[in-house]
Amino acid sequence: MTKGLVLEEAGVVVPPRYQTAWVAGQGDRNADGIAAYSRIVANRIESLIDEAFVVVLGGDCSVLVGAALALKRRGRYGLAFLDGHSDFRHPGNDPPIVAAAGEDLAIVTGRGDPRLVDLEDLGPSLREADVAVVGIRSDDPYAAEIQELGIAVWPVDRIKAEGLRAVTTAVLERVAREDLDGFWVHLDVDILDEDVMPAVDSPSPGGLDPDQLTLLLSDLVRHRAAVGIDICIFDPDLDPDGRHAETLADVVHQTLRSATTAE
Ligand SMILES: [Mn+2]
Repeated sequence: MTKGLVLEEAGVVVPPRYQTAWVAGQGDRNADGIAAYSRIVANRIESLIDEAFVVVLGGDCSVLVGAALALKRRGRYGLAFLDGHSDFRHPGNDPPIVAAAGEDLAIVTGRGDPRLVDLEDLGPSLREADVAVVGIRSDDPYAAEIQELGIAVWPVDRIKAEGLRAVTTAVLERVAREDLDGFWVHLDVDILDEDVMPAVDSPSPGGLDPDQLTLLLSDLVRHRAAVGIDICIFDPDLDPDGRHAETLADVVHQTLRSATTAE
C-alpha cells in the first residue's frame, strides 16, 4: 500500500485507560483523560510538523482536540473539517453534553467541557472564520448554528449542487489564506456513505463515495499550506474481513500519492 510513498512511522501515542462512567450534568465522559492525552498528541504533532506532512490515525474525533492545540501553540491555522456530522454539540445548544467525539468542532472553537476547552490558556484553538465544514448531512442539527457563527458549511446537498471542484476551491480560499500559518485536515471516515463505509459508529446515508473523497482530499492535501491530517472513527471491530479497511487505505494511499507527486 505504500508503494511510491515515503512514509515514516512516528510511533503510537497510547491513550489513557478508557473511562466509561458518565454523570449527566458533569461534563464529558473521560474528559480528564482526553485532556491529558490531547497535550501529548499535541506534543507529538508539534515535534514533527516542521519536517513532514503529519498523518494521525485515530481514534475517535476527539483526536482533533490535540491536533488543534498543536496548531494553536504555533500560530493561527485553518481547518478543513471533513465529517458526516458537525460535531458541534456544546453546553449552549444541548445540555448535558456527553462525549467529546460529538463535540470536537465546538471544543476547538472554544465551547464545551471546561476541562477540554482552552487546555493551555491560549484561548480557542481555532477561529470560526478559518474553518470549513464539508460533508455533513442535510439533517445535521447544528448546521444553521455553525453557519451563523461564521463557519463555512458545505453539506452534501450543496456539494452536489456546486460540484466537487468548486467546493474544493472555495474551501481552500478559506483555510489556505495567506494570513494563516497553514491548515489542518480533519477526516471523519463517516463522511463516506454508509453503503461503502459501514465500519463507523454512526453510519449515515447520503454521504460521499470513495472517488469523491479521494478527489476532495487530494486537492486539499497537495496544497502547500496543508500541514497534516487526522483520520478518525474507522472501527476495525466492525470490519471482520478487512474489506472496509481496504477502501479507506485506498483513499488515503491515492490521496497521499497525488500529494507527493504534485508539482
Ligand atoms: Mn466526527
